[in-house]
Amino acid sequence: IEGNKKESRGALIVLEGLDRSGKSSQCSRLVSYLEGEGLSAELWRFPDRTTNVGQMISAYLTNASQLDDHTIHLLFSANRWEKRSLMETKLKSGTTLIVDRYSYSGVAFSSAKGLDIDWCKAPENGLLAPDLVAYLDISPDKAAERGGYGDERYEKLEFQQKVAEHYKVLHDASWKSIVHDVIDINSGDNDDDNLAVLAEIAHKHDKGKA
Ligand code: DGP
Ligand code: NA
Ligand code: NA
Repeated sequence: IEGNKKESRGALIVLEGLDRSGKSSQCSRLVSYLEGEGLSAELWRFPDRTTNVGQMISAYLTNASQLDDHTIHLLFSANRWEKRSLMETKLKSGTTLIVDRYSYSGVAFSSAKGLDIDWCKAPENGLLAPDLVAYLDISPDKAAERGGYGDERYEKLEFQQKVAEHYKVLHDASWKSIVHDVIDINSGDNDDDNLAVLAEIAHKHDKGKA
């Protein structure tokens, strides 16, 4: 409404991709860059393993516990829900959130196991919608070569190939905005270009909201 004092909301920017796609390092570099530009920015990641729910997820991922596929799906979702109000508060206060994985991981990883995609999406309804989803596009083979996988449950080439296919479905259906193919982290020397692309997008969102 004109005349009201305008508040600047932070942008919700999600990075998605396969395990070993380079998301985490791109996320931290993006946050540093935005902070350097004088913006308030925070790095978040899901799953957040520090909560009670997160500890159950972590135990599952490290194979310390076994859970039904539906059960773990709902725990991942619950882990996002328990952070929803804090995310909202941060965004409203003008902080941009760079989030390493979000609902798209939830749907891609669980539907890759064979769960019904609409069932997978349902518990994500009502979570905050990202302003931008950037998919770090890397082939499963290249991802596996990048220093190799760890011991966690999903870090196997065959499964990651399935996840990549299921991410592609989301790309068509529900991704608000995607940096696809632009971010080619297959060649390490492209990292600076990737960062520049992401930062430019973050900036645009910030300006649009100011
Ligand atoms: P990370 O901490 O980013 O390495 O993620 C841990 C693993 O869990 C990784 O293989 C991706 C997977 N993952 C992340 N979010 C979800 C989710 O919501 N549902 C499922 N099934 N898997 C997820
Ligand atoms: Na991982
Ligand atoms: Na990661």
